[in-house]
Amino acid sequence: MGDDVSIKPYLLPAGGWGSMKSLVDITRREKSGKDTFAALSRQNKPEGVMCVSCAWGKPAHPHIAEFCENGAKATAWEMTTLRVTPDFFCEHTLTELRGWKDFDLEQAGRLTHPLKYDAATDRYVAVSWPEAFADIGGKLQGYDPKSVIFYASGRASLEASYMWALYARMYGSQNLPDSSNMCHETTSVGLKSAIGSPVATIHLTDYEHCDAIFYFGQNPGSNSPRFLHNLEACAKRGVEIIVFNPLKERGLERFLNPQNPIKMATNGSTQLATQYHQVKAGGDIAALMGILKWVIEADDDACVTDSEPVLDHGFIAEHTHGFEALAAAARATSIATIERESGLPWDDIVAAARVYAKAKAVIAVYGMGLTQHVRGVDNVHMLVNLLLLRGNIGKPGAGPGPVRGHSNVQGQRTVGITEKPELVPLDALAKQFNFEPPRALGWDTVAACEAVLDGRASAFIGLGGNFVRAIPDHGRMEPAWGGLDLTVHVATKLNRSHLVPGKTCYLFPCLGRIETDMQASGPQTVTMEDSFSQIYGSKGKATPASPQLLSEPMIIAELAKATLLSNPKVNWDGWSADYGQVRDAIETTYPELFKDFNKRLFVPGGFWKGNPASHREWQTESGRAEFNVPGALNATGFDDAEGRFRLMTLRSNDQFNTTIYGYHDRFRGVKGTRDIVFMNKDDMTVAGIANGQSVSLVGDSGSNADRRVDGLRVVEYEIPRGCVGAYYPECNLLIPLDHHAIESHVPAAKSVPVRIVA
Ligand SMILES: Nc1nc2c(c(=O)[nH]1)N[C@H]1C(S)=C(S)[C@@H](COP(=O)(O)OP(=O)(O)OC[C@H]3O[C@@H](n4cnc5c(=O)[nH]c(N)nc54)[C@H](O)[C@@H]3O)O[C@H]1N2
Ligand SMILES: Nc1nc2c(c(=O)[nH]1)N[C@H]1C(S)=C(S)[C@@H](COP(=O)(O)OP(=O)(O)OC[C@H]3O[C@@H](n4cnc5c(=O)[nH]c(N)nc54)[C@H](O)[C@@H]3O)O[C@H]1N2
Ligand SMILES: [Mo]
Repeated sequence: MGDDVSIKPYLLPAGGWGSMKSLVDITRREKSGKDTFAALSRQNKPEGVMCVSCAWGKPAHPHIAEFCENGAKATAWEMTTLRVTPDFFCEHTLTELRGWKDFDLEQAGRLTHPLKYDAATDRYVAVSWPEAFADIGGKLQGYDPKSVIFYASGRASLEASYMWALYARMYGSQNLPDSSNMCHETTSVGLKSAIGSPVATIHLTDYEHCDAIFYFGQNPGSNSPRFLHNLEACAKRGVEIIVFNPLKERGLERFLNPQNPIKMATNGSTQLATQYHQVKAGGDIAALMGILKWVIEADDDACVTDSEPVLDHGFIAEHTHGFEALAAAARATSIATIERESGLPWDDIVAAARVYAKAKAVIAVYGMGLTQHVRGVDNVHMLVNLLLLRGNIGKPGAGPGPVRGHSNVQGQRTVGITEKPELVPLDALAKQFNFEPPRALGWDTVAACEAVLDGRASAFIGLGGNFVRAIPDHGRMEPAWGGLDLTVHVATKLNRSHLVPGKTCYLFPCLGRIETDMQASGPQTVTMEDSFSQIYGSKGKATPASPQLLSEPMIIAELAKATLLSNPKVNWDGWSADYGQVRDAIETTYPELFKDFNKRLFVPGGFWKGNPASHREWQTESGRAEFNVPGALNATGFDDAEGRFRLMTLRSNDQFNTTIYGYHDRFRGVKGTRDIVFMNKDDMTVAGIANGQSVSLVGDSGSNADRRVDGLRVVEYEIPRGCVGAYYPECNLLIPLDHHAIESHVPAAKSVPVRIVA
């Protein structure tokens, strides 16, 4: 852990001197090379390199430094000068390494050589690439393709992702779970069923035209810091920013722009949120129902008194379906029920509703605080319901704005990474490549885990990520992993997933996006899609961490060649030598989305994929935007009970998913530890627990009673009663695999039933 533990409230705004200081610390901590500052200066700019951290938009007119503190961390992390060579494994067995923390594993440095697990010595040993590919190809030929899992984490480029999905399907598997299955799949399902488009309908520039932002369950200060610039500009224009979050996140309260010298000198931060509502975890459906109730009843009154209507009746009549049922549900819900289920006083809900009723253009922003719940899809539907009431979709400055996570997670779906056959143009692929793709539903993340548990899965191949650590239920999942016949990981750094080998196990090191990708036709460009459906090229220019590294497209091409019968329609060698040819293939499969793909790589601000709902074309079953009545007001999927808490598993400011950069959560005032649990003062009093006391969190539902995490230090915190917060991934073992969003199967990581044991 290194640092001393200290916990005290953080009084400074997000950004500011804290983030500048952090930048210097980061390069020192990561021991990153001298190229790091050169890479940062090119970050998120046309012809530059697109940040490997979040999926926030890259403006057409970037700042001089178009990167944030956490983007810099991600860059420095990838550019570390430390190396994990085969010698590292002479010194450390996997058994020993399983005792290491996530932080220490990744801190060891970049992987340099292809490795194979040697069970006799319990170590990874170097292997040659050709030998490894041949062995894997041969093994795959012996399995039922429907028993093989092809996981992808949302960082891989459009080119690699397209090749990955095609490889899996040509082999005969539709088991293509990806990180989105743990993340915004709830959005893909919820927005699709409500408005016919599975992604944000807004552009980055819509933030210049909105007059209110309704902001739910997303933490920009840590997870999408460049968004703070847009929020700051909104705040200065007088835009109302209405936040719903159980925690007071500093990034939503105040921002000090580190790129503004005058403000830095005077410490003059900008206040962001105009209202801050600390809703209970899982209380958003109820809060939104409250707003809907007030707005609809205000409109009922206006109708009686013949004054100006509050709802956009023209829009509702022309564009929507299901209004009456929703309005009836809202009118029938009592104020007392809304207060109880949301944890918010009615006056607060009315204050928010008044802003909504007056605003001309509203953006609804959200993240994991809405998607990672049993009723996550209801959360998304409620947000859409709110927008539809006043025609806030498909006009400037208005619409849903989910903030995506991984830098290309949205793009992976666009080019075919999905277990759902209906989301892929299978006929087009069949024709283009002359093969018969699988047509049945494949495994998503939860289904893949179930298959590993009950022995139906024979192999797991992971294109990036840290699957075994990112999923729930570690106590059951980790031991099950050894039952797989084959595991293969493509990665840049060592992580926990690599330490639970199948009977045969390979670990392949690959180039990172920041590095020069030199192939037979010259240096390559890769592409990605951001949260606003803008697509950009990215050119790495840093020196690769090791001469042995292969690019992801090259690794996929070699695996495909070793696994599949040769097919004259797919020139894997041509593709890995020249990614432009992959983009041509993508354009053939998706002619409308990717027209002139190769010519548009460096359009400033990217080129837009298009979105039917953004011009009010609703590709739903009814052909209209759907109002949806939620199945319940409590999104948690479980009942409250004496002594039961709703656990939110959170990211700190010093991590990227399972990558732990350090032990500081600056904005929340935690320094030197991740073993904490945030708890409300009154709950502590009732339970007789003192600040700083060590406690255990124990699962508290039928199926998770034997799951526990010990040694957590209680931190008294401004958090609603009945809710506690702790860090992901350390607390993932408390989440039962079957505790997931009903329709999207996203693990319900933001409300896990637990008890606190002193
Ligand atoms: N630096 C950094 N950047 C990242 C990541 C990272 O780990 N580190 N991860 C990337 C990825 S893959 C993703 S998906 C995104 C994640 O970014 P976010 O969507 O911000 O995800 P979280 O940090 O998990 O938590 C979201 C917020 O939801 C709130 N919350 C929890 N439960 C509820 C609830 O019931 N209702 C409401 N209204 N709010 C709730 C929490 O208090 C927290 O502020 O960030 C991406 N960017
Ligand atoms: N309890 C709980 N669980 C969660 C969440 C939560 O909020 N709470 N969030 C969920 C979410 S939103 C997500 S997206 C998932 C994240 O799940 P994943 O995407 O699977 O995990 P990451 O931690 O992003 O993966 C980190 C690893 O990626 C590898 N890597 C980094 N760069 C590259 C690259 O360029 N190429 C390759 N091949 N590998 C690379 C490195 O080896 C690194 O160790 O976790 C989910 N799990
Ligand atoms: Mo994510």
